[in-house]
Amino acid sequence: MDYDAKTALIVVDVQNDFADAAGSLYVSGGETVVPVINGQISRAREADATVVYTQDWHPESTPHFEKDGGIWPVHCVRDTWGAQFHPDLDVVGPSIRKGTGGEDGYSGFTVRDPESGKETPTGLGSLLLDAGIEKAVVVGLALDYCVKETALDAVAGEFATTLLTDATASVNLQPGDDERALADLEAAGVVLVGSGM
Ligand code: VGL
Ligand code: ZN
Repeated sequence: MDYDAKTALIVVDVQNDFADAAGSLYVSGGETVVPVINGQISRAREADATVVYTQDWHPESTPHFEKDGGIWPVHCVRDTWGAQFHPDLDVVGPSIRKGTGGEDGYSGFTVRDPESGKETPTGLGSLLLDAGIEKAVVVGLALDYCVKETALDAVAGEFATTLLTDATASVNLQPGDDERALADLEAAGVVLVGSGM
């Protein structure tokens, strides 16, 4: 991956609940992507690229959780261990926190009101535009939810978007969700590459 000052590396939701085997929504292989992502962060910094993070940041009760009518176990409750970045992740830039008001939705660019369905921007898009970013590289967790939706919004927002396939891992609620996510991303114009490239 080639970085430059017009490129942003977007590190999606590398938080304990997804990346640590003790996390409540552990993504199998989640911890193995951390060193791969750190390698990308260091390359990005050397090239003066922007590095930005997202965090799932839920209240204790939200229609996103199974106990409140949604589909997910309780995870990434704001200000808890599960919502913190994985301790091995190099954090060198700002973080966009999403779902803070109980909103649903998976993309780092927008959140969705669970009642009205209305989408509102998180601030990630304007942060990238203000920094003069034209290209986005997306990594993190989980491929079939937040990584996928973030990369789809990035490409729809006219950023030339690359997904690093060995810097992500899937929840796979249904077998094959990972393959379907990759196919959807490719169909939308996201370029899929291994991080060695
Ligand atoms: C995510 C499920 C629920 C993610 C967030 O970060 O991919 N997945 N909330
Ligand atoms: Zn969530």
